[in-house]
Amino acid sequence: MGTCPLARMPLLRDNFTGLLHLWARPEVLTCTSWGAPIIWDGTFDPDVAQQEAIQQNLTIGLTVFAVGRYLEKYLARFLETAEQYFMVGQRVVYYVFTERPAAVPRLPLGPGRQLRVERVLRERRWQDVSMERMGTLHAALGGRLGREAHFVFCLDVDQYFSGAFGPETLADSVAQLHAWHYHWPRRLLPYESDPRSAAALAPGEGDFYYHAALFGGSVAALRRLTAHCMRGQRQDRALGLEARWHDESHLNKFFWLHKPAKVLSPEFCWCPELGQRAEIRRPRLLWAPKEYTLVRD
Ligand code: 2GW
Ligand code: MN
Repeated sequence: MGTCPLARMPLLRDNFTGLLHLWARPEVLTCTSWGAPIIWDGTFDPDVAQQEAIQQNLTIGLTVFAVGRYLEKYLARFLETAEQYFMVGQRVVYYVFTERPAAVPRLPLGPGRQLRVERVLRERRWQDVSMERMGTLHAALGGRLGREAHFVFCLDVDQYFSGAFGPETLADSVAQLHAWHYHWPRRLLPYESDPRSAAALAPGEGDFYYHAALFGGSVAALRRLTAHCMRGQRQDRALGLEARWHDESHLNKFFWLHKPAKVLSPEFCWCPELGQRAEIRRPRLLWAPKEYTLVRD
């Protein structure tokens, strides 16, 4: 891709996007200042993306953590809808991380799709459940997952697919625009601001606010991302600090320093409580309702 297409090229070629029609959505931003596409419905051809991915004979990993009550509450629907919508027609390997492998629902999987269950310890604090994911993912990417997958998406479990989520989303590194914040001015974005934290962004820094409920990329890029976040979390802990939004703060710092190759519009991870909006045409993944009294003890 290289240079910013906003200049004059009407069409761009991207391996996993088919032809990118950057003018198909004139009402929204479809290109970052560093030339990465922002994928909105209508800016890609799903069939071309599918054919190009099939030609490359890819295996795509999907990781999800389901610890404690999140397993019963969210995992079945997450996996059932992933079977319906996530990378249908590609080779897919799910990695479910849980402290109770026996409780993982055994659903029938489509052809070319596999599910692996990995045991993790249950952290006492929920903040640690969330943050420890970076270290666990780093190790998995250095092991079997990293050997068998070309690209990996790492998702929160408290959501479900609601529309086709295909290879148009693939790239070396992929970040998700946060549904709450995509139209906010930068000075209001909830970055970590304490300069002692490894996740800190100074005033004026930050491109977008990215959602940690979905990130992805090549195995090599995700190894770097997870290493960065682990290291930052460890440094903060040694100083008695914890970033404002935990792993998400460190993820935002990483993507400020290492710009994502592709950005997904909030259509790819939408919060239904925000209601209908003209620019949100076809949500691909929806946040499941939270019941804090049930799950946060
Ligand atoms: C988390 C918070 C409170 C109570 C329980 C948990 C919890 C999380 C749990 O009991 N079991 C569990 O497996 N998790 C995993 O961590 C699960 O995969 C879940 O989706 C993920 C993140 O927790 P979640 O979804 O409750 O956090 P959110 O939706 O408020 O997420 C954003 O902020 C988080 C950091 O505070 C993370 O960065 C997350 O990726 C963001 O989406
Ligand atoms: Mn979540």
